[in-house]
Amino acid sequence: MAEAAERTGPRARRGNARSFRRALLHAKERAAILHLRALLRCANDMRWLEPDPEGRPRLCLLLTRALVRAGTDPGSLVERCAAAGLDAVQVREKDASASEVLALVHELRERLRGSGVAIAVNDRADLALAAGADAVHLGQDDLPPAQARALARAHELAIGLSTHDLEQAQAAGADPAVDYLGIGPLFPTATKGYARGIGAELALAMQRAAGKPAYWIGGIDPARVHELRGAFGFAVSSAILGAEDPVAVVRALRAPRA
Ligand code: TZP
Ligand code: MG
Repeated sequence: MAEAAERTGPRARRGNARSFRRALLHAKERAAILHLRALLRCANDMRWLEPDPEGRPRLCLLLTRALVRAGTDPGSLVERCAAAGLDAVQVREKDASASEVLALVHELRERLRGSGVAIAVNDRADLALAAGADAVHLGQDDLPPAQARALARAHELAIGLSTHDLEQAQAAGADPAVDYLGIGPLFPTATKGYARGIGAELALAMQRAAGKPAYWIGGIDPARVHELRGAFGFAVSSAILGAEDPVAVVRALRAPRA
């Protein structure tokens, strides 16, 4: 009886209130820390994997130097486009040697330092790590994401995976090694020789099924960008690289839409 009074009496109630307040404080602190981390990720090179605070889709430039107009320096193009509104740049140099890719990533790191624009390397986790890039973007036939994660060990390397149908998107969503998805080809594109695209409806279903950040890709230009409703982000190559005024194209791609 005395014991029960001890558990329910005024002293016990005061004790309960104290531990409730402590738990609340703890929860608030944890929420504040999580919020701070998200803010930091937005402020530094990982903002490209956080939703845009204004709700606009994120923009990634896919850099293949062969697609840049003659007379334009690729590094300078990337720097100018970054200032106009990129969130990430992915180095996609299928025919370059390892040392060429390393040199290019190093140059971009210098040019983009402090800009908050992330750098990803296509296909090669080893090169992404060696160059100190922020991410590697893998295809379905590249090193599996779990192997790339094992290679990265403690390094903060984001891992992306290209997906082309709902099944692949679901698998990428369930794979703990995958941080973000590429979804496409959205529209037909000569850049990768696709005569047909999967369309925006399926792309959105894939993004939702995965439940992770997703960059839609393929044949996107200012004339079609309004079709990307609901996209977390999108990636563009030829429409920017081949343009007479790449900065104007970046601005047009990022312009607010109704
Ligand atoms: N994957 C699907 S489409 C594509 C890749 C790498 C190429 C995208 O290039 P573009 O020029 O923006 O269509
Ligand atoms: Mg690939």
